[in-house]
Amino acid sequence: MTMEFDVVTLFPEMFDAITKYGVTGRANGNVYHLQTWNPRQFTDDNYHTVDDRPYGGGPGMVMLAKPLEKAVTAARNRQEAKGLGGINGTKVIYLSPQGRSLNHDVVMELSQLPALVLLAGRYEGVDERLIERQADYEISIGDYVLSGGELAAMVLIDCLVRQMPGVLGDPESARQESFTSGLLDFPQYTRPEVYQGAVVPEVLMSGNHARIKRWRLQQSLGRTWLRRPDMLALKIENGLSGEEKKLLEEFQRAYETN
Ligand code: 9WO
Repeated sequence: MTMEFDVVTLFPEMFDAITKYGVTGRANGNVYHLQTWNPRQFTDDNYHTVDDRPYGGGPGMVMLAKPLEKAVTAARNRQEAKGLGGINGTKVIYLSPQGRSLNHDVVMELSQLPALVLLAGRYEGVDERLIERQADYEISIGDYVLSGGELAAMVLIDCLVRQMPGVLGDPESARQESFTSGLLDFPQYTRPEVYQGAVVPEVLMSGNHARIKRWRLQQSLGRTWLRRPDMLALKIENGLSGEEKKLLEEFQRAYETN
């Protein structure tokens, strides 16, 4: 199943960053389609005005509801015409720091939908009435403020596209699954065998695949313990295997003695 992305943005060219390059560039037009809608083209005054001063005063400008609503409606209509409208069809997402945090679970939930309209704001924000009328979800990619919603929309699209069937080659797919395991990645090494005096861990040169697999799992468990205790706690709640317990305890003993 392919996915349709319609993005409402004042800066359509920014989306070249995902539609032209790398994994998401190759997948464009095959497993997903992306179309942009510029609210400036849905204005009717000579200046093509898309913003105005905030009621209540204060610095900066707020995006007008009207051009945005027209752009969102045009995007919905295109998806509708493709048979993707209705209750299980189009959802509108507004990207903002006030939204629900994006994580792997949210990505999996959204990946079930055939079509999304993404609304990227600019300036100091968007008239709240437009968000209330049109947005089904508000999503945040992290606790910081950007210059606009475009980069956040691209982060979301990239996450969604890279987990669609057939997008990643075998090696990348395998690594994706390792994140789904709820642990951080193990460290990677490539040539040369000695770099600036630092050697590759001996086990990786051993050719003993069972030993390598155990070492990598141990590194994943150990790093998750050190760097993301919150993730490890979840993993433990869901139950560690006897092997995993043993490997983690061995890592912890080695860490405490060094
Ligand atoms: C700008 C600003 C300036 C002075 C005082 C308060 C202010 N708030 C903002 C602001 O939040 N601007 C936003 C810019 C308006 C909506 C689009 N913009 C945005 C989205 N910035 N950061 C995001 C975002 C989206 C998703 N996840 C993280 C950040």
